Amino acid sequence: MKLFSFWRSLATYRVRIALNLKGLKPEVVSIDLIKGDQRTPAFKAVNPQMVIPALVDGEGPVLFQSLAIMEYLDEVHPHPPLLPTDPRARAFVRGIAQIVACDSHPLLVPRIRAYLENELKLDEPARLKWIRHWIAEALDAIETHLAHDGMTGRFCCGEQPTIGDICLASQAAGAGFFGVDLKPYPTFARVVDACMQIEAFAAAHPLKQPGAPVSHQ
Ligand SMILES: N[C@@H](CCC(=O)N[C@@H](CS)C(=O)NCC(=O)O)C(=O)O
Repeated sequence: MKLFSFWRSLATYRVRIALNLKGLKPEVVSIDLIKGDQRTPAFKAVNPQMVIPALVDGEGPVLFQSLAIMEYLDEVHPHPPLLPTDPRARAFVRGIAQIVACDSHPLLVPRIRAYLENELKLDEPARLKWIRHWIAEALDAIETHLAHDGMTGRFCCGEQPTIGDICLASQAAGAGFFGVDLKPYPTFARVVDACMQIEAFAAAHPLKQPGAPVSHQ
C-alpha cells in the first residue's frame, strides 16, 4: 500500500486516521502542496484531479477522495468498523462527514485559496475572512446536530469512533490552522477531545507528520 500524503493536508489526515485505526502502515510518498508537487505530470498520472490523498493498494487502480478511501478501507478491513450498523446511524455519520468533507473543507483547499488570491485579487485579510466564515458555518451546523439529534455519545454517534469523528478531527485541525475559536461549539470540542485521546487520531495529526513546523497558523 502506498499513500500520497503531505503533513498539512486535512483530507490526508482523515485517511491517516482510518489507516491507523485499522492498523495499516502504507509506504508514504510526500507530495509537497506548498511547492506544487500535486501539479507535476508525474503526480497527475497518479491522480488526475491533482489532489491528495491518493492510495494505491496492490495492483488495482488508484483510490481517490478521502471519504471513498475510508469506506474502501472499512470494507476490505472491517475491524474495527468505521461505520455503525444501524441505517439511521450510518446516515447520521455520513451526513456529519459530508458537512466537513463535501461542504466546508473544499472551500479552503490550496487551489481555492490560490484562485482567491491570484484571480480575484483578494488580500490576506479577505481570504482569511472567507476561510473562517466557511469553517464556522459548518461548525454551527455540526454543533446543532451533535447537541440535538440524540445520536451523540462519547463520539459523534454513540461510543465508537467512526468516519464522522475522523472528519470532525480534520475540521478541528483546520479551525486550529486558521484561528477559529471552538468555544461556541462545546459538543464538537468535547467529541474531538475524546478522539484525540486515541493514539490513532493523535499520531495522524498534521503537526505530528514529518516536515511539519513546530506550530502552524
Ligand atoms: N474532497 C477531497 C479533497 C482533496 C483535496 O482537495 N486535497 C487537498 C489537500 S487537503 C489538495 O491536495 N489540494 C491541492 C490543491 O488544492 O492544489 C478529499 O476529501 O479527498
